[in-house]
Amino acid sequence: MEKLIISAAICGAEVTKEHNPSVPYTVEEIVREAKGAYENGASIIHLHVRDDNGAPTQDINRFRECMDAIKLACPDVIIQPSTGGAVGMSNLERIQPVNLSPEMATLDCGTCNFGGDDIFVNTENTIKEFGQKMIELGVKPEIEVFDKGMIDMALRLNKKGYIKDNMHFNFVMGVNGGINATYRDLIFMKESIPQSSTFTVSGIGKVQFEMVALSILLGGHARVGFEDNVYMEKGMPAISNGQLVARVVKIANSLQREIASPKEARQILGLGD
Ligand code: KMH
Ligand code: ZN
Repeated sequence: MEKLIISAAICGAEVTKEHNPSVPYTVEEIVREAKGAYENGASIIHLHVRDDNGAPTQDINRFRECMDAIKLACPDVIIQPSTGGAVGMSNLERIQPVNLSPEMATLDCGTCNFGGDDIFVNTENTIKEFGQKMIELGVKPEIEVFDKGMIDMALRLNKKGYIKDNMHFNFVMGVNGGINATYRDLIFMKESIPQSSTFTVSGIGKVQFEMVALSILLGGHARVGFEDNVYMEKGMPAISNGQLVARVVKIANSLQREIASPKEARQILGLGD
């Protein structure tokens, strides 16, 4: 089996210091969390940024500042900015970090409910526009799918040339409005993507480590981090993203799956091809 790529979603847009005081807002806090995740085995940092008060922003200057600072602290890590941003942001706001030509960025492939009255909107035209821009700038999309129909959308847009071959998916499982996080659902998702694709899994909330373990067994990759879950276990908040990553490494070791370095992750994902 290929080595395990660990992504750390260190910040997110929804979670706050009220949920866990270690959620990073400032550039220094973002670097601290990225460095801890990297040193514990993460090769990808999935990045959202905030203003100093914690409000999510897609401001290109804030992304530049954070990405430069992360690169100084973790020179070879893969930085994957979000183009999802936060619910309610415009396309113009969301696409900004792609203009920095990162190696990767997320490409959310459908609209879904997002708890309460929130709807995370990604129309077909938005996906086409973002996909096209990523092709133009040589940015590899991580295709975010919150439900099976979003895989089908990505496959259609791949056929039409808006997403390149050798697609890399992130199955986001357990969002209130998306697919559940069960073994059956994960196997269904895995069996719905082309064999040439790679996938990672983000289990939301308390299912995070179960989904990591199953993904490792199925040959997939793993994402953890405060964006998806702030606890080590019930009632025990994680002290850092690094602690969550360290737990993935422990699970992988016990299942005899080796951890990919950033260089190996680039080879597996075909970055720079
Ligand atoms: N914050 C969510 C509304 C992504 O990063 O591309 C969207 C999200 C997905 O987090
Ligand atoms: Zn995200």
